[in-house]
Amino acid sequence: MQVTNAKKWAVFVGIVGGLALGAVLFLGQWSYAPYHQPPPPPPPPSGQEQEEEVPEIVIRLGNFFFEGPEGRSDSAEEPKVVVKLKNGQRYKLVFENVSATPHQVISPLFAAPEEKIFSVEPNGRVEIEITPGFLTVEDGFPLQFDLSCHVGQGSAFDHFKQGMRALIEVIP
Ligand SMILES: [Cu+2]
Repeated sequence: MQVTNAKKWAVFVGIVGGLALGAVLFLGQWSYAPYHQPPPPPPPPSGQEQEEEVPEIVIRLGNFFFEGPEGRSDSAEEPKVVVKLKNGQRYKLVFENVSATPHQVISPLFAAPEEKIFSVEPNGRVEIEITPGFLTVEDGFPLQFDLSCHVGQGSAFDHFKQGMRALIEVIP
């Protein structure tokens, strides 16, 4: 079968034309693409700025001790510092009872001069937020505050006497 020059020409034009059309569509798509991108998210409305993060500190209560980032305290006679707080810094203190008996949390730091007392049930947790602020500490002198549990006070099962006394130190 003989192929005429006209048919060859037609095939050639068809192929070249197809490639050219493809190139135009491709480049058009490419250059047009940026206009199809979603607009940037609007800035957050003023007044809804993210709140400053409050550092969280976990203090564990057990039979018969307090345990914080600075270590464990389990002696009424020789209590140890279990947590250090920076003066003027807001903190969230999380008290976790890791034992099977209820314990208390008492510290003059939380509501001096009236003691603030709250119970932490077995496997329970209580969160409080405080901002220690003492002029003495601001002047460079750390202050230490008792942290204790007095469940069974006066009885043979006195938690305090069994070791539930610790110290919180407020530092400059
Ligand atoms: Cu206790």
